[in-house]
Amino acid sequence: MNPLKKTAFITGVTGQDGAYLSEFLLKKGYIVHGLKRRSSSFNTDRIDHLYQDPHVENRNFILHYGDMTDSTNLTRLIQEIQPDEIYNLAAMSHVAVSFETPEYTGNADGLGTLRLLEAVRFLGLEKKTRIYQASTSELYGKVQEVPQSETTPFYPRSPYAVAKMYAFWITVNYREAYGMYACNGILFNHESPIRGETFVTRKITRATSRIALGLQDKLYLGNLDAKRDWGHAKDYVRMMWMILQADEPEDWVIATGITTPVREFVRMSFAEVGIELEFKGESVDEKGFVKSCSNPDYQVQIGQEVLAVDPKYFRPTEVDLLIGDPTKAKTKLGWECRYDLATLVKDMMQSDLNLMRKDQYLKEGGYTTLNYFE
Ligand code: NDP
Ligand code: GDR
Repeated sequence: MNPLKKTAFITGVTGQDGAYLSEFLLKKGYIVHGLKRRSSSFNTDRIDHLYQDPHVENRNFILHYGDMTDSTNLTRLIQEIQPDEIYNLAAMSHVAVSFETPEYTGNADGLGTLRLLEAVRFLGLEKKTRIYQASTSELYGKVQEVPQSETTPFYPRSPYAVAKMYAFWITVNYREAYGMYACNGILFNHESPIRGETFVTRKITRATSRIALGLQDKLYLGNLDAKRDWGHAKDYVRMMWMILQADEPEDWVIATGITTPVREFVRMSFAEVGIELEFKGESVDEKGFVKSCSNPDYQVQIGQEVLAVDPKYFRPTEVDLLIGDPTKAKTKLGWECRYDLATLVKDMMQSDLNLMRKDQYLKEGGYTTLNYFE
């Protein structure tokens, strides 16, 4: 352990935010320890570029096997690592999937947070270790007021959101009960080229790229009317770190303050490849057709149906409208977004077009390519 360097422990290091946060903290000179789950095949794609040979001494990026459902594992690791900062990003983070796996979601996302806090308390690290809890705009759920701020009441609408609500309050409780430096970042949706493939933005940018390259005919989505406040994950991980550098532990809303319907995200993605869409119908009957295409290399026909609604993607209870008010973070911490929605869409589309071109070469070479689009 190097006493001159700060040490961070990131749970969920293999996820979108874990990867960007690791990069960010390593650039700041931290020693980063990450918790990864054992899986039957490699699950470290997003952090492979940070990997360091475990046989080399003085590594500053170290991975440990573990799981948020295993208290002894978490306690042992925190004792070994003696972290200055813990970023609890691990979660079963898919809202729709949480309706399928509600008990597991409660265990990993809700009780998992308790296990971390309790380990820090049990080990007597309350005064040393600062804790960031990945809270979420899903806590607001059914609209009570807009824009949503730190004082807006919660009304969670999924097993995921209810589990995260437990995690939110247990973090506040440990702060108040034991004087721990523990904070909630109430982050609104944030996306990137390494966003999980089944979240709506990435599903759209991947499918748009595949349709333009002739690898897929159509994109099926659920509720096109849902509105989200979308930012770029790179902006949001910077904020996680800033939250733990503040003088006092508090809870913070991080958002852009602009909301956009899913349908508009679809339109913007297709526009990136020069395809103009026309939407016809309503709700389950709504469809998207190619109105024009300015790039003759792309393999679409005028009038082709490229978007349809499949009700299987509707959620038993939906969160219709999220729009955050980041005034507190902007005024007290000086946070600013560097990306807007247009640059986010561009970034994701450029990356997915490159990825899908590889699939195109494989297909042309007679090899099979991925055909799982959920
Ligand atoms: P991802 O789904 O990309 O990553 C989740 C991470 O948690 C992965 O590393 C995953 O491992 C790990 N994980 C899941 N279950 C367990 C478990 N039982 N034990 C240990 N690790 C586990 O999420 P994001 O990076 O997008 O989000 C990070 C956090 O922020 C999450 O807690 C999410 O709920 C929250 N959040 C995200 C927002 C967003 O818009 N992205 C907004 C607000 C909050 P594996 O790779 O093996 O699956
Ligand atoms: P969300 O993200 O539920 O907001 O949770 P997601 O991208 O899954 O959904 C956003 C909205 O799009 C609608 N939608 C679809 N969603 C998916 N996944 N697939 C579809 O085909 C589809 N069609 C329409 C959804 O109904 C929803 O309204 C994300 C996660 O990262 C959480 O972990 C995080 O806490 C919140 O953002 C803030």
